[in-house]
Amino acid sequence: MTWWKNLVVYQIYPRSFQDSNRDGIGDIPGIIKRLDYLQTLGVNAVWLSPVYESPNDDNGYDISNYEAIHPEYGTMDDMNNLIAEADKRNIRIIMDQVVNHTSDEHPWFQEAIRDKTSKYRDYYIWRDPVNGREPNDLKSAFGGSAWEYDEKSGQYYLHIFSRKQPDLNWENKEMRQDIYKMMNFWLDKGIGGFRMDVIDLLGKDPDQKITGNGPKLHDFLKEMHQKTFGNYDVMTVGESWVLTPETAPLFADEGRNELNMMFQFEHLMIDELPETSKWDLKKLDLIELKQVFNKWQTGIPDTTSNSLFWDNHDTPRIVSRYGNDKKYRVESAKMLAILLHLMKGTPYIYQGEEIGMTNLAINHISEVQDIESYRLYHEKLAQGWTEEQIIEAINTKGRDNARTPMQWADSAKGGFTTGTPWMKVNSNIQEINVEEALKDENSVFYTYQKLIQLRKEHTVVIDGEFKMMLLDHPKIFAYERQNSDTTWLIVANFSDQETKLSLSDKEQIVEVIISNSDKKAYNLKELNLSPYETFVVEK
Ligand code: TEU
Ligand code: CA
Repeated sequence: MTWWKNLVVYQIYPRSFQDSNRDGIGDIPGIIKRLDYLQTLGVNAVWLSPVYESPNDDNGYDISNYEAIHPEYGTMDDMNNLIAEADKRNIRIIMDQVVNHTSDEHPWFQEAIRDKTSKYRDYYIWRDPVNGREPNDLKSAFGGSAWEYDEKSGQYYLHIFSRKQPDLNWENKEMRQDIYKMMNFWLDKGIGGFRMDVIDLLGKDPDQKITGNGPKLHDFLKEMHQKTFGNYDVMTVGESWVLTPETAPLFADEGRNELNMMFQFEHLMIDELPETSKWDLKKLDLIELKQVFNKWQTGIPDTTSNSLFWDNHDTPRIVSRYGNDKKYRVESAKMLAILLHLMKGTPYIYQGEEIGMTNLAINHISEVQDIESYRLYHEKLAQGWTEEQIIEAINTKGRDNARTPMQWADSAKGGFTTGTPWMKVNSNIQEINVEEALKDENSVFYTYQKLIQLRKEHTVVIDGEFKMMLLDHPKIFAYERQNSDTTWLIVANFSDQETKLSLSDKEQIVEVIISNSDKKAYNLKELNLSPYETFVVEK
């Protein structure tokens, strides 16, 4: 089997993972120090959010030099060292690739803006004003127009994200070759692959106001595959916020020669009002959540791989979101872990998720670090939202929730740094930290560790067919995985109430494979489940 089909990936947000030199910012030597911890957890790949040179307008997703490490994070020697040290522990490093846009401080853009006749001008997307205004009403993902006026040349450039993130012009062949060269620079270092930022945007046609899934997108991806990662034994995962079961295979079906798998976000977009934005909050409906998973588990071809994740650096902490971080933090964190990791696909763990880290509430806009929340605040104020409404939305959905420093130990700065952390450490550090988790055999950590182990030992986790059960049950999330010799049953009480259930006409006592309770066996005829109680058995 292809090596990447056995992966469990751990995402590191370097800024908040581990500081090694007391400047309050996580860095690469800090990551190296924690590789043994990752090995204990059992993961075999790390997706590293950007560590390249960047003015940090969007925390590294605005790159000014793709082939240099930001001094805050270390040196290229540190990076080479990380790849080698990870390799010794059978962990492959997956680099974040942000090729939809660069920083406006990238030399290409600097040249483009300095000299209209430079060859780099066409590396970006420029348009003349229309009636003295923006060429059209395309919006930036961070609010406001996607067009920024350049006084000097009298033209606008396109930026789907911040104005410090100008979009690259993928129609330009030379630009594409330069990007491929850069990708090969990384591939030659022996990395494990790429996570491709907002990959569906590459084929955009701004004049038609098409951003995602534009007409030439798949030509570009095929060319990229052929010129870069197709020649290496690596894995690639693309990010898309507008993916459907119909479009996923176009990116990731075997034989397409594009990517290996995709991140889709549908299961994370159902606690908001449809057709508006993520800030318009709506209560989670469990049946809807099950429908979405069912659709993705069964509605794409067997030859297209799913990726499985609950959170990342752009989304809130899952235990605070779909779990219950007040009364049932440990139980619900374990439930979410078990439900996700036994589905079909490649699991991703976001740093801190494995110890059940929670959201961080702020009281005032001055505490916000993230550009998206900051921009939103001002936009919504102007639209008439109250300050309290906006802070509530930020505390529920804001990206900073997931970006607080990793909680390593019960010390003032949580073992993250001995200096002043760049971002506030969560105040629940005493209760939630790695040191405690490792000491406590009932911690969330050991559930994750065991899930990873189960995946290595039982092929049914990888190749078993997925069958959703009790789809219309308002509290139970249950499914089966089945291959030619094994059937596993996964049952969760996805609620804060006791729930009774019968899954068999006759007495049937089955032994637990993994659970979040202390029971050794369950009688399928008569189940009496505590809040969030979850178990897995063989049928
Ligand atoms: O995210 C893509 C993206 O669409 C997000 O900005 C998304 O709209 C937002 O986070 C939802 O709240 C990727 C990166 O993961 C993100 O960190 C970057 O800001 C963005 O691309 C631009 O590079
Ligand atoms: Ca540091």
